[in-house]
Amino acid sequence: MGETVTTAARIDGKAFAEGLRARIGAAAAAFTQATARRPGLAVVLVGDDAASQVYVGAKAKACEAAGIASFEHRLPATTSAAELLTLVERLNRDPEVDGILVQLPLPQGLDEQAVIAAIDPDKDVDGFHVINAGRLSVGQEGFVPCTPLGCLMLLQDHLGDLSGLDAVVIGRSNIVGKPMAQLLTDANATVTIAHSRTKNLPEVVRRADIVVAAVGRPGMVRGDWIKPGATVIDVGINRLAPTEDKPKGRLVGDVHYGEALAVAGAITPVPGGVGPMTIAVLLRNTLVAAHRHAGLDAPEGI
Ligand code: NAP
Ligand code: L37
Repeated sequence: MGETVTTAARIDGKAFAEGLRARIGAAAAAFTQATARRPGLAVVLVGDDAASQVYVGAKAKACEAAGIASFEHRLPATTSAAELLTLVERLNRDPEVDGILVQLPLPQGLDEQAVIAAIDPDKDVDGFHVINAGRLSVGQEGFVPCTPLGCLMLLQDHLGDLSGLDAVVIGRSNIVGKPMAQLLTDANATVTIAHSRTKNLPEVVRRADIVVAAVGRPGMVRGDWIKPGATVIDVGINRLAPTEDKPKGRLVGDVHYGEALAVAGAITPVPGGVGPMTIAVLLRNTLVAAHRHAGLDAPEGI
């Protein structure tokens, strides 16, 4: 008796992403009116990574639904570095292409950094080029990686001003953890970056008002690691082994959702949390790229 069981609010990334995609659709229509061409995104997929096939298909479909032209390039795993670089250079020159996305991971033998370096930084809507990482780092306008920007949007929508809040980012990858920490710092949070060598990770996480988990380990963050009332953003996308009732395998995050639900103030589910935001922000970055290429001001409120 007397024990209070709180249940975290569910941060509905899918619904937020749908709203964002609708606003992008309206702005893309206005762009097409003004310029007599649609914004355009080239998506390059090399090889046959199963998850990448699904994401690339979803990205192309989301583009078309928002009035953004999508140019899909699916290349075999045997593609040479020279062939891939030739394609990227052609897309750099193509005036119908505002954004270029080369879906990672690339097959063994292809140098990801070399391919990213070949993309025109002003078409790098993934924000992976060192020029864009540098721009983010020094506070210049550029392109910010889609997943962390989507996480920031969810956090600001849920919490408002992040000033002075303690944030822990678990993971230090170039595509999620590092840019996430930069964005939170820019939003005046006090940021700790944790990784596989962090001592006493549960204790570090317990201090945080904001937890962003981007690790790639199913259910690693347990309920008793979380400060009561904290806001939890689960970036992890982990497919578990198939079972009889889930023949494709269940999709889970890096946070033990059931446990976290009883302690956190709010949490993003997997699926339906960060994943849909990644796609919506890609469309947003493409729309912004199109405006910059056309010499127009980027639309407000997107
Ligand atoms: P990554 O490049 O593999 O980085 C994982 C990070 O987690 C590394 O910094 C690693 O530390 C750290 N880590 C690993 N084991 C740990 C442990 N036991 N304790 C603490 N830290 C640990 O992965 P990523 O590309 O950032 O992706 C992370 C997760 O997010 C994956 O599940 C991925 O599928 C998912 N993801 C989702 C989206 C989306 O749209 N929702 C987009 C991208 C990625 P070290 O640096 O020390 O090795
Ligand atoms: N921009 N994103 C960019 N570039 C890359 O090179 N690899 C990569 C990348 N990652 C990426 O696209 N991740 C991603 C992850 C999950 C979703 C979308 C993109 C997503 O939509 N997830 C859904 C569930 C999808 C499913 O059922 O498999 C979700 O609700 O989480």
